[in-house]
Amino acid sequence: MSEEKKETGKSKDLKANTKDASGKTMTTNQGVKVNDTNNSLKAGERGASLLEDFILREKITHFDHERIPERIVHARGSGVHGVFELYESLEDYTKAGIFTDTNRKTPVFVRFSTVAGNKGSADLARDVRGFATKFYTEEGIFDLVGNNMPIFFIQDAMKFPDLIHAVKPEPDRDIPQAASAHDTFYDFVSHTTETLHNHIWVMSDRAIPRSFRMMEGFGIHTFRLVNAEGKSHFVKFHWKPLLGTHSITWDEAVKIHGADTDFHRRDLWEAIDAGQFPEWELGLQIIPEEDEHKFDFDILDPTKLIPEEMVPVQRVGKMTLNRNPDNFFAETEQVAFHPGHVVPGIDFTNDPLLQGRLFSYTDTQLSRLGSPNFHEIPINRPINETHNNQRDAHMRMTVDKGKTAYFPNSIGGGCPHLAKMAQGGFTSYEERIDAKKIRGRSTSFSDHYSQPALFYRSLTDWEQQHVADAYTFELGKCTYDHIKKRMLYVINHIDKDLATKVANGLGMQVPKNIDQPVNQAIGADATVEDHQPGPKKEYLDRSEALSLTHLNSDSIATRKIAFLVGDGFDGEQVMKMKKALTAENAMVHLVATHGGTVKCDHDKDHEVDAALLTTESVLYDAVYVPGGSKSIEALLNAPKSIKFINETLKHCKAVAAEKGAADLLDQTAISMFKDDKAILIGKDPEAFIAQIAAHRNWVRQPEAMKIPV
Ligand code: HDD
Repeated sequence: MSEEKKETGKSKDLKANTKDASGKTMTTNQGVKVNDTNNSLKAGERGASLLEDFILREKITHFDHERIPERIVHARGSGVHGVFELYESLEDYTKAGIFTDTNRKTPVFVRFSTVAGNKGSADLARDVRGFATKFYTEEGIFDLVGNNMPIFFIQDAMKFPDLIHAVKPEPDRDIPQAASAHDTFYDFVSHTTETLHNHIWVMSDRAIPRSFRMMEGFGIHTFRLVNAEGKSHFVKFHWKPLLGTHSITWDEAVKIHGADTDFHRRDLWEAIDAGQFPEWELGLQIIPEEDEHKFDFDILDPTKLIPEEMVPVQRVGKMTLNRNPDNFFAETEQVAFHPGHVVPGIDFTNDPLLQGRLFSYTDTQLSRLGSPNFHEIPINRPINETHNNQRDAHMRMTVDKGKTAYFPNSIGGGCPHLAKMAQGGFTSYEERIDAKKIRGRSTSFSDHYSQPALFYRSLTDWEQQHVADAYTFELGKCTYDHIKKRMLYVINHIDKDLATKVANGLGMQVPKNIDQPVNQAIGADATVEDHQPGPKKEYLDRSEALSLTHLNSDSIATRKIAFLVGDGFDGEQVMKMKKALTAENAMVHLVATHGGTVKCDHDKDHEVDAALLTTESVLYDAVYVPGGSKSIEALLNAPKSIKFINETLKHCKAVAAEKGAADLLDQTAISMFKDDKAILIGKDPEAFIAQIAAHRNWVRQPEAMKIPV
């Protein structure tokens, strides 16, 4: 591999369309210089505005049309540029250049999103997160349009509008926004048991990530890799974040809703702005064609994952996100992903969800972006040359020369000519098909309970508790008893203890039977038993890869640490701790009893990052309290400091303090936690760093829940 990889340059490509107004004169869109943009043209000083004012008309007309329809799903998101680099050639499996040429730096644009909420909704909704990656390869665009969970709610694209209509705000009142905790969603879920696997993931901490930078990503469907000889392997795509996979608690999510609705979007922007570039390794699960039927489930069923214990994930390359967009609308809003954008060497399978998606994404861009020319929008255009006989339509940017727009032609010299096979033309994998046309579902898709049960079994006690709390919260918001009963009935089929816990929380009993059919998704009279022929399968006791406990990293890079101070804080202690944390690329914020500057015990002024009144503990990963008697006195006079520490304890985060902070700590709940490894009084920074890297001390949770904040 050469030292300097080739940069195939999307940034360079975008420059042709990037404008910078620095030092330039204002003009109209027609290029006429403008000398007044504050006053309309009037008939006299106090007179009516004149229709002839083309400067006013142009400005207002453009403004009136500034908005385009938001995405029907995944409306709220953040986009970032980056590069993908391959570790070693995968030519045995695929002929795709990005997976065979280790000499490339392939530009990428990634958009992270929530699913259900409107464009202006809050970041910390309990929801799946979208993780869509556009690879600008030398052979054309490859889009990997995935989520942060490895499975999907439904098995057939035919049900997508039902799923989304059920989760979106109820249509009579347009409530609730960005929340699944309501009747219509649970009416649908309880009737459609194929949803239960993705649904239990949504009830888990995966649905409230600490950061977009600390989430896994999954292509979900089984795709195909096809090599130069035309041999196919099945493949599942994974993104593994090098910062580890981390989540927050629901109590924090609720509070972050108020403290910073842009928490995830800000976090991503600020990290990249500060040069802390998040990285993911691309992982592949590769399955030989002949093993297709070797599993206890159907690998074409998108509600099933392949446990990593059965097919290990091979890490084949790394993606680094390293540049924020120049313009949110031009790039993040107009980017158009499509699971059907593949390049030679990557192909589809018959997964019925994937097949339906192949139609939906172009269709949606036509209404969202308004024209079949959406591929010409700079963020969407490939970095290799494109030529064909497609012409015209709204907002065509390309000026196509010549007389011919048809094939075959002789006038145009037969151009654009067809690619010869050797030149890499796309050829679909020649799958043998011999089948009857049917409208139905394969019985190999019928097991709806084994994998939700595997997921639940694989979680630690504290993760299981979070799942039970989430079900109780969500069902507690439903108003129809028959919907809650049906949910308890199906949860009971996943795990009896879980159903009992949720039923207790709701003040209900787990029903033994229900009088309505459950699986209307496959037929009007279908019952749970129709959909779960035979007992649940236990092909694996637990899968470690499913529990967050096993997905930590050693890094504390970009973790935000609050230093609680008042005037007179011990400057040397602060400097020592700050030096140690920032050496590990953590971000230190002085959170003081007031804004402006705060004095240390040497009477030196230090800039305050946030006044206590303007911030919240939930925006930080850990807290440190230095000594300094005056500072402690000031903090004691600012009662929010006690709430700040108590909340940090409640959310099981690391708390470090110097011995001189004892008077303040005495007022907090700290005495409830003897021998807690993440509460460090008068200890070296190294111990604090290790506990921040561990993310949370969940052992504290049962007691911590009792802290009344
Ligand atoms: Fe989808 C957007 C992911 C099933 C129809 N989807 C969209 C985005 C992501 C996903 C990440 C946002 C892309 C962006 O940032 O612009 N969708 C998925 C995954 C699915 C899935 C992982 C299942 C495995 N989607 C799915 C189905 C359908 C759609 C079954 C329709 C039949 N999805 C859409 C859409 C969207 C979309 C309506 C809205 C905006 C867009 O496409 O560009 O076409």
